[in-house]
Amino acid sequence: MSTLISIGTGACNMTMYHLQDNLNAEVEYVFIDPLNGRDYDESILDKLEKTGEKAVLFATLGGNTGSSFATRISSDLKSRGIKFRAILTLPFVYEGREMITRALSAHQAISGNASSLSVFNMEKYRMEYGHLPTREFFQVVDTQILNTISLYFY
Ligand SMILES: Nc1nc2c(ncn2[C@@H]2O[C@H](COP(=O)(O)OP(=O)(O)OP(=O)(O)O)[C@@H](O)[C@H]2O)c(=O)[nH]1
Ligand SMILES: [Mg+2]
Repeated sequence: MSTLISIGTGACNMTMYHLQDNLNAEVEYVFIDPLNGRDYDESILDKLEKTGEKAVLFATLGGNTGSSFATRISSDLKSRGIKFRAILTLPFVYEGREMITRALSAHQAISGNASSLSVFNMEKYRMEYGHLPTREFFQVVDTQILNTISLYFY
């Protein structure tokens, strides 16, 4: 059994709609997005600490939920000695300075706590694939993100 902790509306939606039914592994899903009524239940840490199973943290950074919970959970994991991999997204430039600043400081904190890190900078994708219609754009980007996450579960 492995655990995927998805944090923020974007990460939770991507996990629910594209990942949950497709991973070829036994995965326990933890969703942290107060919008959907989910909050951080620290008992997940007890379980991870006890079992030593694989833990992956997936957060769409920039918003309030993703940035603050991902930072907090990453330091809780680290302080309990639970190793984890992190997959993070950084915002588009048009989302504004506040979003970017929040995302970058979360990214910095998490990168000090995780044992490995994959970062998807949405602005870089916009520069490369921004000519595509929105729907296709997100299909291309999200497929790359989700493929990266899937790799961790084999
Ligand atoms: N690639 C991708 N990025 C997304 C998606 N949904 C949201 N994002 C990005 O994720 C970042 C954070 O947004 P959310 O996940 O909505 O933020 P949140 O953590 O829920 O924040 P609050 O709602 O403010 O508490 C932004 O840069 C969004 O553009 C998605 O489906 N795919
Ligand atoms: Mg949200």
